[in-house]
Amino acid sequence: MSQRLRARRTARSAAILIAALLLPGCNLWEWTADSGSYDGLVADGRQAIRDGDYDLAVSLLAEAVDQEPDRGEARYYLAKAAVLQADIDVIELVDTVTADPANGGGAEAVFRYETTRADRVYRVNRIVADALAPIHDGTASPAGLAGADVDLDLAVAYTLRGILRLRDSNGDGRIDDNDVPIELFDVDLNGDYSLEGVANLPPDDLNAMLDDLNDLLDEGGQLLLGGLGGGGIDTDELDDIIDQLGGDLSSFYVNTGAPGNPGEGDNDGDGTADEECLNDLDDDGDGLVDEDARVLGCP
Ligand SMILES: [Ca+2]
Ligand SMILES: [Ca+2]
Ligand SMILES: [Ca+2]
Ligand SMILES: [Ca+2]
Repeated sequence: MSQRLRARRTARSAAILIAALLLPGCNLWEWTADSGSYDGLVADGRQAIRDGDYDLAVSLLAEAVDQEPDRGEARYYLAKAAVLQADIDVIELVDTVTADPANGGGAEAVFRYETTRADRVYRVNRIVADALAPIHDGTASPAGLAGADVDLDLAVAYTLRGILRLRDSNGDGRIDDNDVPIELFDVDLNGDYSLEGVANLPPDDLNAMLDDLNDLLDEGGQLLLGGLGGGGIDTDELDDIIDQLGGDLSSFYVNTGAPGNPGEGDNDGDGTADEECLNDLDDDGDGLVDEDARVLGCP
């Protein structure tokens, strides 16, 4: 090839490169990563986040996670995109949970969110938890370029999901009209940590709810044990809330009669097993209604 021809070709390549970079929607990654590849999906997903197109970002990043579930970067950005898509301010939420109940804070403030908002927070925290848990437990690589410590995010996701699990009474993953409304299944989460109206729930659903609550809070509590800090989050207060929620609400497991069900035994530690019937009455006069109840042998 002659010198002149080579020079002309080089100039033409440079011109194409510059033109392509100036085209709308083009980015540098498209030269190095096929847009359908993992790297391309992550790059395009991050660009969609920057563009504020969170629906697109979630779908691209979810596809990247599907393709390579053991790589953390897509998982981290998927969690981020999902939170942005749901239009949720996580810091504000945590501030609410850890604030003094006298000032409208505490777990109960989140529990009492209007149904649509409660459902949004509940569902997005599942996406966040599912995305980040494998990074925490090491089955997926660290968040890579994001360089983020996911443990605090994960602790918050478990706690918020745990609180709102009390609204998903039928356990189908959504908070909606199919669940028992809070007028009928009420919760005191402002220091008292008791449940009211448990007789309105099928006993198996109640036990499943408490199992999930305890699992979520255990996970959250374990993460906080690691001494997480930062982000302006009061992790000690969060940890206290987790301890009280799990401990006190476990009194309400119901003995359904099925062998091995979690309601067997003395769930509230008062020295008597299964002392109550599920009847909306305080049978033993201890001030709590339907704690440590049984199904069998009741009218
Ligand atoms: Ca539900
Ligand atoms: Ca008891
Ligand atoms: Ca009682
Ligand atoms: Ca009772």
